[in-house]
Amino acid sequence: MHVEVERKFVCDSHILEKLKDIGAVCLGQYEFKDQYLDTADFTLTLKDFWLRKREGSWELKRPTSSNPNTKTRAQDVCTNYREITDVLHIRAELMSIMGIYAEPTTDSCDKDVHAEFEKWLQDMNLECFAEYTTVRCSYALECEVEDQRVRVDLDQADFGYCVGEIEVLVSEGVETASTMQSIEKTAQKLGLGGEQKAQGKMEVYLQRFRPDHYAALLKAHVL
Ligand code: V4E
Repeated sequence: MHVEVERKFVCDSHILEKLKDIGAVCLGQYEFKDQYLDTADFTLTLKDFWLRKREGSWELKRPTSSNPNTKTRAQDVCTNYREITDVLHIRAELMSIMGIYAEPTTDSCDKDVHAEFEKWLQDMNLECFAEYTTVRCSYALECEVEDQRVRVDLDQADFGYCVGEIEVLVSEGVETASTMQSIEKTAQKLGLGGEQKAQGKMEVYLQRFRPDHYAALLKAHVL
């Protein structure tokens, strides 16, 4: 299991030049559609749980238990989420957060597990509240801090919003202090200010298209 540590930034017109200057290697451009699900009263997202289907694959992002997103100064611009992709594990996490009794699971083939999971989501009244397509250009760079691999993504969402992300994936339980350092070092090389914080795609999407949901998350200090 992985923890994604990430910093979002506003892209200016010089970003491609800057990435080239710092030796970033382009990994390519690809497009994907995301669908995010929640209950009608926002049970998951109010707890900062983000369930999505991206091009047929499920993922749940949840705050890390050892390092919740209560911010110290150094962490102020970074987020820190555990990523879960196994559907049985996702289901167990969702049951726990929704306060549902866990039934024993039965062995079945991979296709059944996915179909059963999707049927279960329907039974739980989990519905799509956000759907958008992103065109992403990814770049890789090595950072001097403990040779960590840093990725920079430049995202363009189909509702007219662009954002950059500097991210590092670490194994669960690994100290994230050096990871933050790698991210900050990369941010400095790209000429980003220490306090400059950008809105994510989801934040902008909710603000524009789901104002009630957005207001509820702001009130709960999730966004
Ligand atoms: C909104 C949100 C999450 C959903 C995923 O958001 P994001 O990282 O913007 O998506 P994307 O497409 O870049 O996913 P990736 O390809 O990197 O997996 S997960 C956590 N949040 C909340 C959140 C927050 N509170 N603050 C910031 C700056 N970002 C996200």
